[in-house]
Amino acid sequence: MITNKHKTGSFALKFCVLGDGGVGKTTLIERIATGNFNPTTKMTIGINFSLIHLDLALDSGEAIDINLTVWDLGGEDRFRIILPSYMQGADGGILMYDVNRYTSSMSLPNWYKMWKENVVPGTPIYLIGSKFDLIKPTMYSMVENNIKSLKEELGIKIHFLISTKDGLMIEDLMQTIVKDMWRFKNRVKPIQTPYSLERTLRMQKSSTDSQR
Ligand SMILES: Nc1nc2c(ncn2[C@@H]2O[C@H](COP(=O)(O)OP(=O)(O)OP(=O)(O)O)[C@@H](O)[C@H]2O)c(=O)[nH]1
Ligand SMILES: [Mg+2]
Repeated sequence: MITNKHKTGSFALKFCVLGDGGVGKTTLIERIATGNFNPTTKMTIGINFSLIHLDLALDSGEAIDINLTVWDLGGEDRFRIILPSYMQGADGGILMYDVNRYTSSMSLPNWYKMWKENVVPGTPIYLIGSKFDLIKPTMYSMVENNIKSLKEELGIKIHFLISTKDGLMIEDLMQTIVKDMWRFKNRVKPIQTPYSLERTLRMQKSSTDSQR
């Protein structure tokens, strides 16, 4: 993914993916690991674990190897009891919901509560709205309003709208959050990335244009 610059070190980060069943957690992780969209993932039974290697380009121009251990936490209710122990020691996580399924965003306060009870205070967490490919332009303002309230209610600053199917914003997402997690772990000032629907739409347009 990123560049082939001279590497100045390697770093391990533990990353957790949280959210209701069916929002697309496993599919996203598979996309990051393989670059492919798998439309036939099965429900995650309990937890799944994968190791993903990434190159991270730092602002200084250096590049470092990141060994990301990704914990995919099954979203079905029956697995909730076992999940807290897998969050412990995390360097960062995402709270994922499906932008087409309002109830999946209503569960985020509960997911966030579980997260805060099990990680070091201030551990980076990001909001991800998934399956943007299924959203029609007439729904954009509803999506925007929901994002605004979620950010306010949860107090989480970084939000991405993605489509794992189309590969939309996945590279941006990983670059931003891995760098932010690295900064948190190394006590470097965190980044401020305001959410922007315009950016997602711009990326969507440029990828559509390049396919023409
Ligand atoms: N259209 C569309 N479908 C998607 C996208 N991402 C995932 N899906 C579909 O959503 C369904 C559920 O995806 P999973 O990744 O298995 O969901 P999960 O969050 O891991 O669910 P649990 O394992 O039960 O917690 C699958 O049929 C995926 O193909 C996307 O970006 N767009
Ligand atoms: Mg899954």
